[in-house]
Amino acid sequence: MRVSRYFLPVLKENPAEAQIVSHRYMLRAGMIKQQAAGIYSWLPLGLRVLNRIQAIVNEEQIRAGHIPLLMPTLQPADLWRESGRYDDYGQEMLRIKDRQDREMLYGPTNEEMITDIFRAHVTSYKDLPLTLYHIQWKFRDEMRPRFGVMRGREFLMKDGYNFDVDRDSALHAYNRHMVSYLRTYERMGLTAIPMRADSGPIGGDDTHEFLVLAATGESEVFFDSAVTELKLGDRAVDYDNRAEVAAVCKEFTTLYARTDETHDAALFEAIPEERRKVARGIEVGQIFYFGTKYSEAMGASVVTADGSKVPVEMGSHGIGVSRLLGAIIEASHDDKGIIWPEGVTPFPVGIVNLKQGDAATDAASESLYKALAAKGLEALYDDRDERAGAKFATMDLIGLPWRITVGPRGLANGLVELTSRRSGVSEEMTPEAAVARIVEIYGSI
Ligand code: 5CA
Repeated sequence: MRVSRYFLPVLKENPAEAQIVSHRYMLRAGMIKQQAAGIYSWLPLGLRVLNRIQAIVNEEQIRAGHIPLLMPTLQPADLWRESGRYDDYGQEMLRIKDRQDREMLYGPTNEEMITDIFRAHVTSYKDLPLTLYHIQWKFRDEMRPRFGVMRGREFLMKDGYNFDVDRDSALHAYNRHMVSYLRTYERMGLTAIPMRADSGPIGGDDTHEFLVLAATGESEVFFDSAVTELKLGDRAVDYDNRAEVAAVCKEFTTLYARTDETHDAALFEAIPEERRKVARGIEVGQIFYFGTKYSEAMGASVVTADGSKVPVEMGSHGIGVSRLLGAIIEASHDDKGIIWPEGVTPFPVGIVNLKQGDAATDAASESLYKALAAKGLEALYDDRDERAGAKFATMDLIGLPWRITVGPRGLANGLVELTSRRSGVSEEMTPEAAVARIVEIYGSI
């Protein structure tokens, strides 16, 4: 993409309404535009990151054996009357009437609808296990929408629902989600710690939230600092192997890590003092096991191997897809702007032409741009007739992890400069070597 032809409405000034750094940088980098409280348009740069995040979520869900579908945003109120949640949900639910005066709602979550799909089509244990998920917009009329995409009213969520014949199988599905989420967040460059939490309006006994530590986080968290050292890395986990999946979950949930809702002062005091941490965190996901809460209320059952009919065992599992942009920026930025991890960056690399209009720098920049495209890497090429300082400031603000600078002085020796956004370190090399390095970096992601 050439900047001269792109739609990248960056702002020079800090917007007054933004209180935290991620909101500020998302507005300044031209990623989002607010349309009403907690409701945003996704401008092209923001949409690219949102799409990258969705791609990672999809890949990791499919790797875990979960199956994508798509449910609508609008739901009939009657489904929610069956579960009893229509009245319970209160003012957070946006209620709408259609022209026939039928009561509808904009879905805040989809337990009822997925249970309805299940009961219409599945009757036998032979069709289980089954986990269905979608990535779809949700609406919750939050009392205090704030911090940009972090607490929106309309927001994008991945929500998945498992159906199993018995409790053990449902707990395996819970564990499988935990491991797939750990991998998902790591691929986005995040450390998200599973913490024992409270189940709220979703209900159920077992639930973990995934927290990214950040001073601006809305949740107070208590943990053993050793938990922040744990990494899943690229170990191969066989998602069908119950013992193996359970062992990974044990590794990640044995050390003390809880939100304020479930905090236990006595257990916390037992941690060696230097490892006892109280901090703030951003909740980027939550998994729930709730057994037969919805299946009993809505009549979703299966016939088991011995011929008896039992309500299906369920859980639900959510990732805050749009919130993740804010969380990643909170975790990865400096005073010049965003620093995208390679896994989610809107463009893999930026090209800055220091002397637009100069035949040699134009030709070298063009040829770099094309060489990268030939390798499947779409660079963001700043081909505007602008001062070098302004081009660098834009690149730093929008946070591409790598920048190639093409200037007359280097080119005289056949060299360009490759700069890491994170370390700030620059290296001179031939254009071919720069392309090879970028290809190598992204080849391993
Ligand atoms: N049905 C379950 C799991 S599918 C559910 O709704 N879980 S949830 O309420 O915990 O939401 C899942 C994730 O969505 C949260 O962990 C959070 O990351 C994100 N989320 C929730 N509310 C908002 C909001 N107002 N703005 C942005 N993201 C949100």
